[in-house]
Amino acid sequence: MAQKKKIFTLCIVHQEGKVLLGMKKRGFGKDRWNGFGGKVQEQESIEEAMFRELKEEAGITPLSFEKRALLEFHFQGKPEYLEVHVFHTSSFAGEPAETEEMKPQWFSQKDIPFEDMWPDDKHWFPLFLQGKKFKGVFLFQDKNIIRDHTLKEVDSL
Ligand code: S76
Repeated sequence: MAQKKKIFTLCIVHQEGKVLLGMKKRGFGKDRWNGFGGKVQEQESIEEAMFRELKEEAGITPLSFEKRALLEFHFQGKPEYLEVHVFHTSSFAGEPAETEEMKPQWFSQKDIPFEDMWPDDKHWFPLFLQGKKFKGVFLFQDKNIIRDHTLKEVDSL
């Protein structure tokens, strides 16, 4: 049976050895540190969604960005999977501010709180921080356990 795809964005601000993450205050991924992003709406491009979500969740607008990864997340027993377009930005306008959804905080890239993040992050963040482009597929048993995954560097996305 064909699985249904939901398209998401995820943007990680990475600047001078630090990353900006947000503590998710409600909804999907609540109580985890995460990049900023969300579901791409109908009539909206993936880049437009990335800009909108970064503004809504962190109060900032990227001045430049690069797509770095394409990740698929499958959850056992769920008919839908997520296709997540992961972006890097190192320059932005505005000041990161707490919103209804997210509480932003800077972390040294040597001190990323992987234990309080989605469990896939410890697998792909190192590639991300090295400036690589990559594709990955993760199969979750529930939202805490990864049953299987693949991850590979690519030249282009
Ligand atoms: O880093 C992640 N952010 C999400 O929103 C979901 N991972 C993830 N995995 C399901």
